[in-house]
Amino acid sequence: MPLSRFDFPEGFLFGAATAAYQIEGSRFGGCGPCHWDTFAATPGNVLRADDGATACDHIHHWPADLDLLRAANMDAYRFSTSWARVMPDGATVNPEGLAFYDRLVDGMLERGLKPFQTLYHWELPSALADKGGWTNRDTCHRFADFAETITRRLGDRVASIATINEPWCVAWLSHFLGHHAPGLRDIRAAARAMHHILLAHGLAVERLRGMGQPNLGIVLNFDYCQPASDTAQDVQAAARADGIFNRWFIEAITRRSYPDIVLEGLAPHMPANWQDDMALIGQPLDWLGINYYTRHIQQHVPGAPWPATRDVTGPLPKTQMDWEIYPDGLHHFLTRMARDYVGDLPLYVTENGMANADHPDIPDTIREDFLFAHLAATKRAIADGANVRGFFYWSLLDNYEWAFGYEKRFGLVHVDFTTLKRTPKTSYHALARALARND
Ligand code: PNW
Repeated sequence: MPLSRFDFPEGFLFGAATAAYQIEGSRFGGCGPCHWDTFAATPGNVLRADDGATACDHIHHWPADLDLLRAANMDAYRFSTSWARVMPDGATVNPEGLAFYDRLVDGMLERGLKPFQTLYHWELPSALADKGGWTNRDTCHRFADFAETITRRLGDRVASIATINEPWCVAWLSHFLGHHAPGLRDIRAAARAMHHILLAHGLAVERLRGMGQPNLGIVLNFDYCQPASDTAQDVQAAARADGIFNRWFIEAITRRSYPDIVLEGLAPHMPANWQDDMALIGQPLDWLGINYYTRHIQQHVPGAPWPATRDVTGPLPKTQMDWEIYPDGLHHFLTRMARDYVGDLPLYVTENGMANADHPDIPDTIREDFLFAHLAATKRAIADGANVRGFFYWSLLDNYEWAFGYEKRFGLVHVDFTTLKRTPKTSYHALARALARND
């Protein structure tokens, strides 16, 4: 018997997640340019130089897309509100953008879906990117202004607000590894972004708390860091990777400190007086979101600059992203967060999913297996004491997969990017059956 909603505690929420730039279509509705538009336009950054100009054209298909969530018996929808759509130049409000999100949230409520909003899922307005983006402390203050503006409009109806989606991606992947906009490979820029993205979170939380807004959280991504061998070098390399990926952000938030194993490399590059920001960064939250996809095997690279580690291919079956399928990692992070950092604070799996080279006529049984294996890992984590309150599959739709353009398909629903036709996959139907209520 596959798992069903009745295998989870009363009130556990099931949903799917998306993000604005990946689905909406940024050329519509007075949306301003963001750093992903420029990054994608520079050859070599994104497969086929695809961008989010049209994406799934969700801005015109949203009622049907919300119907898909409802028809799958979901309880909640995790979506994001684009900064560049709400404030095209990073400061001036676009009334059409606010009106769109207003209708979208009402559409969720009409369908009985709880709106789980994310404020920043990577659409940094170009006007701010041009002034240094996340390497510039001022961006953090502008973000708090955006948080206030959008919350004045939607805050009475959303069930939950996450400040930042995946600070590791915003900071490390984008400024040190160079894979995401702005595509820097610069330790100094990375160190500043690693701190500023948390400061932006802290300033937004402070602002929204001041407005009396409840249910504030952040979404962190975690990646299981497995040493390539049991040599001391590889074990240390994996510990450094774990520090950067899995400890930096949660320790700042819950302990108001950064792990020494990461400061070893970043301290010389940090913004001045960063210590003075830690109290603001470490404000109490109402919940923590956990995004989990995979593990990576970490190997020490002799002679390389800090952090001197690289990923090597692992032995497990892989998804279309070449990411190993490793459900135990989800159990690991849910129980580790509860045990080491947040105790009984509500946890949500805010993203988990896999890419597959899907075709609308071919069953995606591999995704069904993936999904149910990760739901089982979540259930085990609950049995082991983690206070997990919900699970969001990434993603509802095939969409703009950042540097991979439209090639990697994560959706429960297939999207034909020529006709924009949506076709639910067999995984969608399997999840809908699992979530049926006996009424
Ligand atoms: C997350 N990595 O991104 C994002 O929240 C989504 O927007 C994205 O579509 C999804 O996961 C699938 O990729 C990540 O390189 C992108 O480790 C890259 C990494 C992790 C997460």
